[in-house]
Amino acid sequence: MSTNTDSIVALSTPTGAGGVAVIRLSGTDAIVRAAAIISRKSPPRDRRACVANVKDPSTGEVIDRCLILAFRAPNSFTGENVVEIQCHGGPYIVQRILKACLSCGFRAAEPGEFTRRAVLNGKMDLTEAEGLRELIEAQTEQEWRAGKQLSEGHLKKATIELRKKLLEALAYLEARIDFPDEGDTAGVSLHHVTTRVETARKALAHLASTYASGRVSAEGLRVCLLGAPNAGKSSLMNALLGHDRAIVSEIPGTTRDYLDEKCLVSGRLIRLIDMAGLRETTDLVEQLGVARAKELARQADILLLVTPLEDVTQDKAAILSWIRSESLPDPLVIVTKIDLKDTHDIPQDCIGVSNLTGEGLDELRKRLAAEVDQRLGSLRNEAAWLTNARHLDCVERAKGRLDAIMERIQPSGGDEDEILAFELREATQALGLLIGEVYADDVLDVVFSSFCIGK
Ligand SMILES: Nc1nc2c(ncn2[C@@H]2O[C@H](COP(=O)(O)OP(=O)(O)OP(=O)(O)O)[C@@H](O)[C@H]2O)c(=O)[nH]1
Ligand SMILES: [Mg+2]
Repeated sequence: MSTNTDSIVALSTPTGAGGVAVIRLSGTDAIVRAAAIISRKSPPRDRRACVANVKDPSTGEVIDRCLILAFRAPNSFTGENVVEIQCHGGPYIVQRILKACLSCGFRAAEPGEFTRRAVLNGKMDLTEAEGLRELIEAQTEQEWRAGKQLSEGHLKKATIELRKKLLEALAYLEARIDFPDEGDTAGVSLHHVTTRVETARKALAHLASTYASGRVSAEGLRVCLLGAPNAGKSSLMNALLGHDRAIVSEIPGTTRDYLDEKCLVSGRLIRLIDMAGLRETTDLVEQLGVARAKELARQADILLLVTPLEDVTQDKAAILSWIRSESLPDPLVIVTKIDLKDTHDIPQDCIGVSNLTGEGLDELRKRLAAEVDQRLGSLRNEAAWLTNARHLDCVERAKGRLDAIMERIQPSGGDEDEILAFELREATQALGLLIGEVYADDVLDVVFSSFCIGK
């Protein structure tokens, strides 16, 4: 398959000065067009580095002496003809070469356009492309592992396998529909359908269950700081971050909008979310802040119930009752301001901290690191796991269709083959969307818009 598209160009290395910069060109005519700026008698050989001057086509002036690499379709990253120019990594040089490329028919690439072409040309599926983005953006081992498993194609393999099962089931159903009078298909096929659907349904349910930990691996553990106003939530956030990110004051109701910051604790990635303190208030803006805080708490991986030592009993009771009314998991109770009182008063199962002296923070870090490790540990034996909401959505949609099939099949004895076939088609469609085998332009637009230019 070829997209037969126009030729695109972009800087693939970060902007700014560096030893080397790589400018990537891709498209059916990329090698021919690039010849206008590369001083060489013959086109560069396939996959062989060669040194050549890159010149300004309008004046003939040499811009830089570069290393040139050509990859001919389909054996390239995009599956198209590709040229990579490695020039000296100066912003002026890069701009001059990019301008030269534009003047000989290249177009500036959009974010993720190289990878999008790779997907459209069958070089990788959509999940592998997303994995590649996660790999590039990874700043911690945790994120790198999540990106690696995706980009290595584990989710793709699992999805293709499941889709195959569903297509087999569909083939049986269609045979029943097309040849209703032939005893053979009428007698056996429904069993063939149900066993396949049931296996796929279980596998999808399991895959969906990996998201809770998979998301932690890709994005970090969502840690929400929940408490009454003035409890020391923002101070705790600053203490864990190691810098003054949040405004702290002795006025209750200081934080209204939430803050969401990535933070490393003992090398593990967490996302600290500081929020408005919970209280009844007539202040409209604060009310919005409290509503937002509650919504965020519902989506937390772990809640830290933050309360000053002097208010533990009353705060804990009030906030715990809200947490229980929402059926949220029990929080980790953090008692702040222990520097103000005798620390022997700290109730059991609570972690006492002082945001002023830093006392107790190491214990909290240890607990948070253990929470991350527990979730990552649960992924260790998984062949594939889900790391993002798009994947979960596709898996849940497919599973929903299979649930519907099983509900219909059991009581009726299978006389609604047309409807079952429709549901099965929808399920395979959802899995096709997951790997990009079936694609909608708007899905691709969303996925690739989060890529950087040059990738
Ligand atoms: N002595 C002492 N004071 C603290 C500690 N933590 C916070 N404070 C003080 O308590 C007051 C409130 O702290 P914040 O961090 O703003 O409290 P908050 O929970 O974010 O409050 P809201 O944003 O209003 O919900 C400030 O004056 C802080 O300096 C602590 O561990 N020890
Ligand atoms: Mg605050």
